[in-house]
Amino acid sequence: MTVYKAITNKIQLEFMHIYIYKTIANIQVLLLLSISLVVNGCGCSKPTEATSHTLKPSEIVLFLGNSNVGKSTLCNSVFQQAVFNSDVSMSFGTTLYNQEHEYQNALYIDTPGLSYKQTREKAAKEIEEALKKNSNYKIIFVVTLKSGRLRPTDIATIDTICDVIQVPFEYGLIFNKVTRGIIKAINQKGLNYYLTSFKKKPFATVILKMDYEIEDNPNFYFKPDSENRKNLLEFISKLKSVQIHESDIKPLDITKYEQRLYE
Ligand SMILES: Nc1nc2c(ncn2[C@@H]2O[C@H](COP(=O)(O)OP(=O)(O)O)[C@@H](O)[C@H]2O)c(=O)[nH]1
Ligand SMILES: [Mg+2]
Repeated sequence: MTVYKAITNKIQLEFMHIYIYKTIANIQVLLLLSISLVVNGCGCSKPTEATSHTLKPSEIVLFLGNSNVGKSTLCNSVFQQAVFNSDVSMSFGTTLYNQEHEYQNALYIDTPGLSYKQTREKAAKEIEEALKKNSNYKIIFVVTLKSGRLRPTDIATIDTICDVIQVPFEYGLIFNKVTRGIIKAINQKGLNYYLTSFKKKPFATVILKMDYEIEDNPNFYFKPDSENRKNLLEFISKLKSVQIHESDIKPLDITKYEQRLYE
């Protein structure tokens, strides 16, 4: 009888051991699972989202040009979101600093303009910094026409910034906020008259119409299916990018900018 009891006790003990081992193993599995969920995300978000944040944007789309030509509005039109500040109310233009936003694996940078004397030095530093990110760049200048003419400040800005880049490169030029009458004149005479004004001619150009619905409203941008947005997206996608290393950028000389205004 005692032998029988001893045997059943041993069997019970074995079972308890197995049970304890199994419980510990289960806890270990649960712990490992929860650690991997914390590290990798719970799987409820799209896997592409998790990876896209860890990847470096493959290129930079750099918007350059003087204040109020519509750079921030153009970027917001691409994003379909008022990401960059766009406002006419401040005396020296809205942005004294670069604004950056990642969109579809490209980093969009909106830079300050050089036209205001009081903030020119600071703007020059920001532009230099934007060009020194060791990346592939799509370089886009934006200008507006005043009574159908290019403004000397816009020509000086483009020439001065082009001087800074010491590698062969190409840039795109956007004629923005162009009114119907001027578009008609351009269609008759062509753009060459404007393009010969620059020391270095643009590789590609696009004319975007004045959008009267925007009307100085800082949070407005082109409608998703508008002709302007379609032309803008096509222009950006077709533009050639150039690899720029920080050592390819020489300091931006603002005295040269000033001299150019009086040339
Ligand atoms: N009517 C109209 N206003 C525009 C258009 N594009 C920009 N603006 C306005 O022009 C002003 C300057 O634009 P912004 O994008 O801030 O220029 P930035 O200084 O070059 O970044 C803002 O008040 C915009 O609302 C346009 O196509 N039509
Ligand atoms: Mg701006």
